[in-house]
Amino acid sequence: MKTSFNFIAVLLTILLIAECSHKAIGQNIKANYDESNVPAYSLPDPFMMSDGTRVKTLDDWVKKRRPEILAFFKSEMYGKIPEGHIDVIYETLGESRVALEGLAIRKEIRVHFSANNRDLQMDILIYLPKDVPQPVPVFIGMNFYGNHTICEDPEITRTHSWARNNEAIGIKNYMASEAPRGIRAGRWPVKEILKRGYGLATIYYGDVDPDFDDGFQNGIHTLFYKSGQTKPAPDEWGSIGAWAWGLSRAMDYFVTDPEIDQNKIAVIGHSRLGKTALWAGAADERFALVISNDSGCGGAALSRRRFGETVAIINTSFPHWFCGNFKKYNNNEDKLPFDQHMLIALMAPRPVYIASAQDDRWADPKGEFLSAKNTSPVYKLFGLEGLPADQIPPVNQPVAGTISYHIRSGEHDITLYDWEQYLNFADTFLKKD
Ligand code: GTR
Repeated sequence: MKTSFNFIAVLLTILLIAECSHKAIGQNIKANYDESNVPAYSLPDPFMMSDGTRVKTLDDWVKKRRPEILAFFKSEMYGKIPEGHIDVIYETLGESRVALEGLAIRKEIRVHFSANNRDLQMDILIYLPKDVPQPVPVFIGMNFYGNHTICEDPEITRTHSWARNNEAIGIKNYMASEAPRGIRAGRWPVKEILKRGYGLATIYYGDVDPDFDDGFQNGIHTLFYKSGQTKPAPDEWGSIGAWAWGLSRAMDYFVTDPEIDQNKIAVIGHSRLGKTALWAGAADERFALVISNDSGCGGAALSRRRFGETVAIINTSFPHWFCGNFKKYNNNEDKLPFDQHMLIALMAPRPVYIASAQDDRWADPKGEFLSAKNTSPVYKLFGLEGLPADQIPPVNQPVAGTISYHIRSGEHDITLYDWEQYLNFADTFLKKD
């Protein structure tokens, strides 16, 4: 027993050193921040089928081109979910009708996944507003350090999954402690969300797959391995695909809860979890509204601009995020059969909000805007305007349409300002019947 523990400890150390050196390599590739050095590029046409025929009708888009684009994103970027059966059991861990000083209903749902003699647990934390007509619309997003970090509520169950070390907030030995309880409350304005009549649900992303390059030996991937398989095939899911899959498993729960309006679920995420929210929204059309906050490369930003973080940089720093096939496009973006505007197009006709931050040049705000703008023709096919702007708007002046966009002043973060825009957006699209 001791020997195997030592072996696991050594293995983990090697993997973490490997992860750090990947990061170092990734960060050594020089990023371009000069607009005049953005190479000439031409974006793939969302309406041009790979057999050379053009989308002419809505039916062509819905029946032929959308499935084709979705299949490309699956096999070349985020990865397919392997076929195969795993057992999923939903357990109510706890419920309170007087949470947050009586303001909210709090539920914690533990989802048990099992297969291959392995199991995994994912906790969904849900707050619902009280004294409003039910069922209620809900925002769902993943968090970076554990459900207990999003709010000071002492009753939130603390995760026992791997957590990224961060001594500043009291996370050591890859274990979430009590210390960071509520530390991320600034990113999750729970009370404001509830007061506006929405519920909020969140999941710790590390419950589904730990965010380090472990060769896919931990996390949900292992439950799907066929006999003898030790890692996903080149076209199978990486970590972002897994996290998005976790969001869909929460959606499976929402459809069973009569207090939640399954037709009014908004999926939201910041940064790598913004990439995750976009992919979840693209792959699972049950999400009624999609929000990407500072998702950048591999999210809303156009890959072909090669501004800030690039495909080669992201694949080197985070080799586990995308599928193996995505590495083919390192320094080879023009060969991608899509660009990220076509990821956003997969949401059509559902409302989608893309947000950037002025000082977050790593995420390429202009590339995020252009992606949103170049999606508009697909929305037009549905008779919708898409993004009503030709130029990137001034900071803190949101552009509101079925595709909405803002660039906030300040850094890479998700702030109350961002949430206020998302709540207004949801009021427009989710509150109407
Ligand atoms: C960075 C990464 C970005 C973004 C960010 C985050 O290191 O390069 O793509 O995902 O992390 O998630 O905070």
